[in-house]
Amino acid sequence: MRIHLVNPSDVSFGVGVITPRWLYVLAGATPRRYGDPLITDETLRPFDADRVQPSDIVGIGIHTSNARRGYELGRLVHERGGIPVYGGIHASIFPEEPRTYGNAAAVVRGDGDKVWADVLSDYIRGSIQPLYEGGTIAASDFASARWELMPQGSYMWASVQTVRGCPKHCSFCSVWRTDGRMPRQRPVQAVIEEAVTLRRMGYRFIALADDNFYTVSLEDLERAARRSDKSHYHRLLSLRQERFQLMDMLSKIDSNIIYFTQITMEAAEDEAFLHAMRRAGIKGALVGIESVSDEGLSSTFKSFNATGENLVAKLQKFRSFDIHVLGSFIFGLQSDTPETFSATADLADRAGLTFAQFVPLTPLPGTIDFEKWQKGMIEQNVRIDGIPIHNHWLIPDGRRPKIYIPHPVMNADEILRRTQHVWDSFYGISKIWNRSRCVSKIRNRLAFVFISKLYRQMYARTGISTDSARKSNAVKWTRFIGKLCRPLFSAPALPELQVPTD
Ligand code: B12
Ligand code: SF4
Repeated sequence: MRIHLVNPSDVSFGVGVITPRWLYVLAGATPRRYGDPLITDETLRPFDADRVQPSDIVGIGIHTSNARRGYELGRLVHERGGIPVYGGIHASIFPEEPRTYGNAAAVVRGDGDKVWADVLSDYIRGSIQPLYEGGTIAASDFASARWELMPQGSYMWASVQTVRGCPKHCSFCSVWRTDGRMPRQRPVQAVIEEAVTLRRMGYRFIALADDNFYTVSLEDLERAARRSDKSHYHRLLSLRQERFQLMDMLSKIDSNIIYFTQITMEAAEDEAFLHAMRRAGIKGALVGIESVSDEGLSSTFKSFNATGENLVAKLQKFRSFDIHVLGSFIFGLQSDTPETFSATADLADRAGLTFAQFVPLTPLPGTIDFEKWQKGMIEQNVRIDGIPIHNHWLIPDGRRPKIYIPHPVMNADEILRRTQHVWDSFYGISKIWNRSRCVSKIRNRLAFVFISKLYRQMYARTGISTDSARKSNAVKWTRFIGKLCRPLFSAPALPELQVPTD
C-alpha cells in the first residue's frame, strides 16, 4: 500500500503562492512505517491518477470551492482500485457528500492530526470505517509539518500555524463553528522549530495559517476582568501572555524572516501588541474590513470594526508599526448601494492599504449566512442543470452563478461590474506604482508591481471574470507572472541556523 495526498484544483499554475499546509501536516501525521506519502498539489500540477495502484490510499482534502474537483479525483482513484479518503473543512461539514459523489471509502471530520493514523491502521486490518471523528484536538497535539517533502522552488510562501479557532462569530465565516471559539494556541517551541526548519531550507516568507492571530483583545480582557468569577480572565490573560512569548521567540530567530498573518482590526488599539509584531518580523496582515458602513458591519456581526475616519486611522496605525495591510472587503451585502463601491475604493486608497481584495458575498456552508439563504432556496426549489442552487459547489464552473444572495437594489450583473471596477481602480498601474514607495530600491519597486499584478490576476480567475476566454487568459498571465515572481521570494539556505533558546 502506498499513501497519496492530493490537494485538488481545476487549474495548475506551476508555482504556488502559499503552501497548502494540510498536505505536509497530514504527511507529518502519517506513521513512518507506511513510508513517505506521495504528495500532489494540483495548484502546481495535475494529479496523475495512473500512478495509483490497486489498494493505494489517496487522501483528498477539500474546501467548498475545490470539492467538485476533489470528487472527480475520488472517482478516478476508485476506477483504478485505489481507496479515496476525504477530509478538510467541506468534508467535515458534509461528511455524506464525498460518499455520494466521490466514492469515499472513509471521511474524516475535523482535525486529521491524530485520527489519520487510525484510518491507516484500520485499513491495513481490513476494517476501515465510513466516518472518523477527528474532533477539535488540543493544541499540544497538532502535528508538525514534514517540510522536507515539499518540492523545492515551487512556493513563494511557506505556512506555519500558531493557533486554531477564533472568538468572534462573523456571519459569513464557519471557522468559529468548525474550529471552536476558544483559541487553541500551539506550543511556542513547536512553532519556532518549524519556522527555523523552513528558514534553513531557504524560505524567508512565512504565512501564519491562523484564523485570527489576535486571540484576545483588550476589550475581551476588560470584560472578563469585570466578572466576579476570575477564571475566564486568567485563561485569557495566559493566552495573551503566550502570544507575547511567541512573538518574542520569533524575534530571536537569527534571520530575516518575514511573516504574514490574519488579524482583527481591534489589534490597532493595542500598541504593545503591534510593537511585539514589528519586533517579531510580522510585516503583513490580512484585516477583514468587510464593509465601510455601520449597517454592513452589524449585518455581518462585525460591529467591533470601525467605520469612517476612525477606520482610516486604525488601518494607518498598522502602517505606523511597519505592518502592511491586505484589506479584505465584501460586496453584495443587503445594505450596499451603488455608492458603496466608490466609497470603498476611496477608503482603500486613503487608508494606506498595501493590498486589497474585494470579494462578492458568498454563502459558504457552516455559516449563518448560508443557513438563512439555504432555507429560502429550498422553499423556492431553485436549480441549475438540475442541481439545487444551495449545493452551488456541485454546479459545473461555467454554469455556477457568481452572486447568490438576491439584492434589494442591484442585480447580480451590476454588483459584479461595480466590483470589477473597484479591483481595476485599486490595481491601476499608477496607483500600484505610488504604493510601491513602501520599498526603496527600484528593483524592489518593480517586484512590488509584479506581485500586485499577480495578486489581482489570481482573483480575476477565482471570482469575477465571466467568460472562459478571459479566464484562460488570466490563468496564462498568472502562470507567467508567478514564474517571474517566485525567485523574488527565495533566499540563501541557512543550514546552520539555530533554534533560539528562551
Ligand atoms: C491560511 C488560510 C488561507 C490562506 C492560505 C491558503 C493556502 N493556500 O493554504 C489565504 C489567505 C491565501 C486563504 C485564502 C482563501 N481562503 Co482561506 N483559510 C485559511 C485558514 C485560516 C487556515 C487554513 C490552514 O492552512 N489550516 C491549517 C491546516 C493544517 O488545517 P486544515 O486545512 O483545516 O486541515 C486539517 C483538517 O481539516 C484535516 N484535513 C484537511 N484535509 C484533509 C484531508 C484528509 C484526507 C484528512 C484525513 C484530513 C484532512 O486535517 C488537517 C489537520 O488537522 C482557513 C481557516 C480554517 N480554520 O481552516 C481558511 C479557510 C480555509 N479559507 C476560506 C476561504 C473562503 C478562502 C478564500 C476563498 C477567501 C476569499 N474569499 O478570498 C481564499 C481562497 C484560497 C484558495 N483558492 O484556496 C474558508 C473556506 C470555507 C469553505 N467552506 O471552504 C476558510 C475555512 C475560512 C473561513 N472564513 O471560513 N486562506
Ligand atoms: S474574525 Fe475572521 S476568523 Fe474570526 S469569525 Fe470573523 S471572519 Fe472568521
